[in-house]
Amino acid sequence: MTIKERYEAAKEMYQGAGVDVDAAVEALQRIPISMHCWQGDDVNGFDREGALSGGIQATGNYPGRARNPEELMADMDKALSLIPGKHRINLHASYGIFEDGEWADRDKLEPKHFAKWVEFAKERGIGIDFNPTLFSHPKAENATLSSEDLEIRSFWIDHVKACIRISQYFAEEQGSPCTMNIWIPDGLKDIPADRTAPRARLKDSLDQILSMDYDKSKVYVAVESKVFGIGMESYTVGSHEFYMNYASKNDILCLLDSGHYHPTEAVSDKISSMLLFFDKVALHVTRPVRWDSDHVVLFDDETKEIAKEIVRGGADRVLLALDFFDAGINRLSAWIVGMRNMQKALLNALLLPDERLAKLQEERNFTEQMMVQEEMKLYPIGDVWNYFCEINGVPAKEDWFEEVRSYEKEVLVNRK
Ligand code: RNT
Ligand code: ZN
Repeated sequence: MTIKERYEAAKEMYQGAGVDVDAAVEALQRIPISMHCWQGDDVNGFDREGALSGGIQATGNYPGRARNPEELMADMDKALSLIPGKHRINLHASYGIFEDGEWADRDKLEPKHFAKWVEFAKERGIGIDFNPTLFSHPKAENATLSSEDLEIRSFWIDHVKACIRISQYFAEEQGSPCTMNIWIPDGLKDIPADRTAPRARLKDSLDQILSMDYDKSKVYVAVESKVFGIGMESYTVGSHEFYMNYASKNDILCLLDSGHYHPTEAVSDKISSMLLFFDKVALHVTRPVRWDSDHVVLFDDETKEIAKEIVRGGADRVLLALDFFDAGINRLSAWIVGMRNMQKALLNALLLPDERLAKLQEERNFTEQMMVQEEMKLYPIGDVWNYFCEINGVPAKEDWFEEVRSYEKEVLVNRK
């Protein structure tokens, strides 16, 4: 049987359960995922030497890490060519491209340092999202936007303002808004004596940043909270309550990272609440294993649950990005598996008889609701997925892997 024939058979089966498969495929086609550049080089960036800081870690030593813009772009290109649909790319400020020995510190970054990325994105007809980089820098050793040192604090305020200008430049060049997400590594290892002062300073820094003149319809500023980090086990300045309140009072967005909450708290359960009070919500989908370990996104229960909430809440209201960095496996494969899994989870959500299920819940018919939810799990989603890959001109099933294997042999192993 061909992929198309299998698709037709699957369609019939889904139809029996009241699901419109063609509509699901069309909907999936319209959901972009922002692919994070930092999986390609273990969050190194191009603006300085030195280790990754801020309490995040890329572990592993798989050969072939991208060492410069050319390599990173080539790797992203290769990965995107094996992921169905049109997506976006997500850059960090530390990925500026300097020419002819020129260099600018983070507070002095300008749109021109990202012109090469705009060229890259335009040629491929994709959008760019952005993130200020408030880690892996000598001025980020203690604290950034919450620092007690005024000079340090102004440096980072200037950095984020520079990033808003760069984000607006992206938005104008690509003709679609740019999501700009702020995450800071500020926090304390042990029990604080004063929890308020650093938060008051962070609040003031954000106020100063947002008082600048920028086009809110072009730059969606988001703030990302975190419950702890390595070396910040006892207290983070940018906690969930801090940012949720800040975002709602100042009309910016909250970003929920699925690795940033207590292990028994699920981001999938937060999305509906956020969407009742905010027009949009931003996400970093990742996979925490015991801690915020940023493992590759799998087609697992929580990813499926997050996808259901995206589909139910309206995918156009969710700014969807991934956030993981695995240096222990082929980095392109990490991207491709993660991106394709996010898409499979979305497809899984789109292939549910949602109205019927909601009605059963409304009627408190939990017996039938559970039965349908469980039976749907074995419907032939794979046949629909393979068809989606085929119509997008990318390899179905595991057929993409051969390309990654030869890319590794021809390109990656030569990077010493
Ligand atoms: C860190 C945050 C943040 C980073 C990236 C590199 O815990 O999740 O989003 O992972 O910005
Ligand atoms: Zn994140």
